[in-house]
Amino acid sequence: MTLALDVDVFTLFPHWFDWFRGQRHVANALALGSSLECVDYRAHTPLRAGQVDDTPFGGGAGMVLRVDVVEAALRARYGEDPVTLRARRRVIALTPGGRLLDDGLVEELAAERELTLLCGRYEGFDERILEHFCSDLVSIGRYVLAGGELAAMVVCDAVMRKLPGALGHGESAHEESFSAALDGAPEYPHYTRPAEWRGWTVPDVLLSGHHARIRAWRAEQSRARAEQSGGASLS
Ligand code: 6GU
Repeated sequence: MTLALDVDVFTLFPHWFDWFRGQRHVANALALGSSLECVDYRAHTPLRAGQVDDTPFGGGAGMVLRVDVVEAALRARYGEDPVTLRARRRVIALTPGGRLLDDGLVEELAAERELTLLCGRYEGFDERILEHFCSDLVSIGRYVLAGGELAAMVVCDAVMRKLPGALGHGESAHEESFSAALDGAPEYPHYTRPAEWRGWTVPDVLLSGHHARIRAWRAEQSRARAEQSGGASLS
């Protein structure tokens, strides 16, 4: 895991990320040296009137993000042919058919120094963008969003909270649901005060002060939940 991560998001809606930057763990990561910058496709389009998309060849509904527009935006940002860029930097397209985001992929991305996230809109990307400019295609689930922006925020949220110092306690991202520390199992249940509410009590072991027994109980709960959810284990 690196100490800081520089993320560039290519989007038609850069202002959507203003709110996102204010989220506590994101703001913490930014204060500790990470960055989250947006590049507006429209600001770099070589076409007239800010055009960025076009109708699909072969017909059909919707609009497709153009390959020449994405190339111009990537060249403006990195001063390099995007075909060579992807060999040295992860350039990730957010697309519903991509590799499903899970804790393993989040850890992988949190270990990078720099990431580029490409958001598509409408019907999506011209296929040549994915084929020639991207190192990864990532999806946050098997359903279709109107655009990649929310998916990009999901990726950034999950990745940035893994960075050291992003959360209040250094340990909080280590032993949590689906992490390697829990063998990929869901997390054990948590309780806080009051110890009793409407007759609903807290397991005695958690009030016992016996740390070894508490650890064993949590491991057992986590295992049992993994079995219940049909083997969500990553290992
Ligand atoms: Cl990454 N993009 C879009 N547009 N829809 C999605 C998605 C991504 N992941 C799930 N649905």
